[in-house]
Amino acid sequence: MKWLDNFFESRSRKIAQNSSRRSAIAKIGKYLIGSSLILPILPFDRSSKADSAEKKFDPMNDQNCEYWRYCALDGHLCTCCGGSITSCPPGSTPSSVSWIGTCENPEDGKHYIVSYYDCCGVASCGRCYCNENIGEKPAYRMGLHNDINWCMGNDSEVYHCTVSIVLGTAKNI
Ligand code: ABN
Repeated sequence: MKWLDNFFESRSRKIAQNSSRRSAIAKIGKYLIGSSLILPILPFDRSSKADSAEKKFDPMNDQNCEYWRYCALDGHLCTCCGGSITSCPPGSTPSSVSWIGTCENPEDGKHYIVSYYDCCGVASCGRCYCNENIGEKPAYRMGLHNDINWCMGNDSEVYHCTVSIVLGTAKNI
């Protein structure tokens, strides 16, 4: 088997003579620089960023989580699901119990008591999910936080979306 040893030894020597460590490092360097220059110009999908840039902060748009009445709303906006701010979409029924928040209306600077009803009996709408928690208390007792399916008291506990009903100014209640 001496001939096999000799053969591999001579091949290894030839390879070592024709390639240096420096050239190998140079090749790796070129590859790394090339990929760092090319990757940023590849067409990444940035549509989600564009979408959020288009939805500017607007406390008067009832399809935005920032709409003033939604300050303590956790759920899908019925305004995005075929309903309105105050009415459930067709086929769904308002929950018999609700969550209450106190929100400031930027138009008059007054605070209003807002009641959030879940609309029940139709599968989750899935659009315009908001989780606003102004005035929310820690979840040590049910009813003191808003992450609750208020459809629990209805015939169907299936949650669809949430509506917000202004009950009055905070002073009068
Ligand atoms: N109040 C909306 C909701 C429904 C199901 C689970 C969490 C929150």
